[in-house]
Amino acid sequence: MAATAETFESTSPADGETIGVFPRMGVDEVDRAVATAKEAFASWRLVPAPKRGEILYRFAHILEQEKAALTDLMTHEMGKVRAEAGGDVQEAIDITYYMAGEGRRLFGQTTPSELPDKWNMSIRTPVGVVGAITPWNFPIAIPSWKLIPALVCGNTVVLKPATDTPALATRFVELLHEAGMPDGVVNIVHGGGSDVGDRMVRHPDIRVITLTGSRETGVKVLAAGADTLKHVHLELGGKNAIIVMNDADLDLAVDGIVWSAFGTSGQRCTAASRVIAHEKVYDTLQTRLVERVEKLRLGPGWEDDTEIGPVINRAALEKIDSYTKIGSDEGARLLTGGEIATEGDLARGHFYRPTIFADVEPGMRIAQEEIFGPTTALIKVRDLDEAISVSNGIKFGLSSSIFTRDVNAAFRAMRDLEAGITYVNAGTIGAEVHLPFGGTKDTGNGHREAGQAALDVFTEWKSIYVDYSGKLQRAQIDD
Ligand code: UN1
Repeated sequence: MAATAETFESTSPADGETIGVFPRMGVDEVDRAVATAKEAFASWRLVPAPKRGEILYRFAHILEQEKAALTDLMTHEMGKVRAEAGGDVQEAIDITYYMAGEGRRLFGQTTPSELPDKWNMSIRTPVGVVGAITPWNFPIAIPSWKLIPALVCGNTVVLKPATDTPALATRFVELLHEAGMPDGVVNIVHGGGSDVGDRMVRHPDIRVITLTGSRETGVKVLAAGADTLKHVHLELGGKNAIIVMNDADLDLAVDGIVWSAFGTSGQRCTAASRVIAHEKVYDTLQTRLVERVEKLRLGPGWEDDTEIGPVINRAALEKIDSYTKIGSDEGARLLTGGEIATEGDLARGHFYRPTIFADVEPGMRIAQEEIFGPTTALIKVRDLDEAISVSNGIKFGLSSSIFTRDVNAAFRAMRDLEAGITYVNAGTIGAEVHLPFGGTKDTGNGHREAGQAALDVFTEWKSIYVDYSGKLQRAQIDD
């Protein structure tokens, strides 16, 4: 329990219901958790990787059995709609199966030596204690992207989940223990970034910090981690665009835009918060989007006919609403939405109407800054070159997309869009777990999670030379 004996409540963004009460921890609890993780590392790193993988296979299986319950809890605690909450849990199942298999791979390299009777190879070794700081928007998937590869590689973990979704994170850790994770290997601490998070980032015994959060937090974490030369893996913001060319399948493009801009109420790093449309399809696209979006049903995520859930909390709602004012003040034209939804039971939660701005100039704040809500900005362009340059004209570089039937345009976009992810004829969301996930420019600092790339975050390379000649052989000198 927290030495401070303070607590905080987790409440549902849909109706204010209390989900649970959690200890608000402090520096002492972080220090204890790190000490426990450090002690557990001594034995966990020596558990054969295939055996670590077996525990993870069991965890994946448990997640499958618990999928319905976790999905339901997520609709209440985080607010996303049932289908998407199920997808969040499924993403955790997928990465766990994928990474459990790494227990029998974790490939290194063997290479010839330049000297006779000498053996050269490289192996991956665990780094030590990993500090994972996770957001609320993918409350099961993102902890799993971080913890599961860290664990299969032989690291131990201290997890600080977002204070908006502590119940889901607590359940996640309980289930890892149910799967047979030894005591001390996975530890959870609850609390805010300025005390608990800050202590983790500065703690000398945490070797890796992996953070998914805002650009602002990322910069602070990187600076604070510098003194102890931490490995800092950052997954930060996005201002992702969908390009719609004049030859696009417009039905498909509309589906892709609605899904990518308003799914999860726009609260994905990968959300499409800009739509860059060729002038020949711009007007039609406007009309068709407004028609579709005005039919979307807002409500609690657990009700089957809900299409748009709430946003996470009051502060988020106010931030999103402030961007509507910013957009209007900048001279963009509000096509639909732009207000807090308060009719009936919606007044009990944090609901924002799906919002579309037209006549947006690429340099406007609503086209540059991450809003993290159900707001998207339509920008008109003349050709592919302009579309690509507008898409690239932001500080972030996470996801990108183009709808076109022209294979040449598609390949140029694949080459020239400055982003970690590019979709062709699909929206900006929906990354799968076996490819690298992450972005260029201010979206991160060069790392990727998921896929094989995640292993580079959670391991150190060791190069090993075995000389079996029985004599001194000097590299670069002797033949
Ligand atoms: C995020 O928003 O931080 O590609 C993650 C997607 C999801 C993951 C999003 N699979 O949209």
